[in-house]
Amino acid sequence: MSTYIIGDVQGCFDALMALLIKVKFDESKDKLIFCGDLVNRGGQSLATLRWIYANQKICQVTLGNHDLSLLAQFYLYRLRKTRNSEFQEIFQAPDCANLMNWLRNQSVLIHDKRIKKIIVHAGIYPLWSLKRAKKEAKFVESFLQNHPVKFFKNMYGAHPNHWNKSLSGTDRARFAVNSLTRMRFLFKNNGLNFKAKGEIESFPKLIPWFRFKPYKKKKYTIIFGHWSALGLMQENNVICLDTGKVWGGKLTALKISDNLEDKQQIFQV
Ligand SMILES: [Mn+2]
Repeated sequence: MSTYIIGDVQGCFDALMALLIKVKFDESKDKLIFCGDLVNRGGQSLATLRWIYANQKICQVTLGNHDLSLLAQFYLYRLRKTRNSEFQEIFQAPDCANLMNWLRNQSVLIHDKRIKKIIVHAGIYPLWSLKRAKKEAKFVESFLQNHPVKFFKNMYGAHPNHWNKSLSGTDRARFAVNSLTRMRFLFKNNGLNFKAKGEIESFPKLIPWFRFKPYKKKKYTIIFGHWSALGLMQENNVICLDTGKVWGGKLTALKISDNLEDKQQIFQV
């Protein structure tokens, strides 16, 4: 048995199917974990959601910012007027409510103890312990599952951009969503930066979250997507799998066999 961790699909359904053929995916034994951003821009978002939904017994999903944006538009009707034709196709599908209900119940952080990996869309705020990150992820997940309208009404915004354990309610959820699904760089003062995206070298005054000093000491490995400018990157204890298929790049799978002594393998289409 093997676990395949898949980078940002973003509606590139044909590529996902081609990747599964390439890795010789065996649905009777193997498992998939998605790093988030299943939907948007690739043109086949509905097909992607339907396939993962139909195969949910062998798939685990961490939600990305694009998935949350789709859900926000579904739960906050006023946002549905967008011209995003891929999202419109989903909203008009007969199985839409079912798909959205399923998507809303996915994780924002997966800790797979068997393969000893943490999977998250953007990253883990470097001043959080793993225990804290899991606690904040649980807080977000239960808020999203139980009060989706309130959750999405309050999800957007760049404040607070500093962590403080006395944060509560919507502020606490917003900080956690922003760090788990949107974060790339931090300011030197520990604050999240939301504007910078692209190559690390273009922002000498900012620090990528995984190079932040407290993070470097962590003992666990994090696998993430979201940052296509990094491409396939392994550094210290992080691996980025967003290789920008939707931007003309590749879709990537990281294979981890059940026998953890086997070498991890990368597959791309
Ligand atoms: Mn993303």
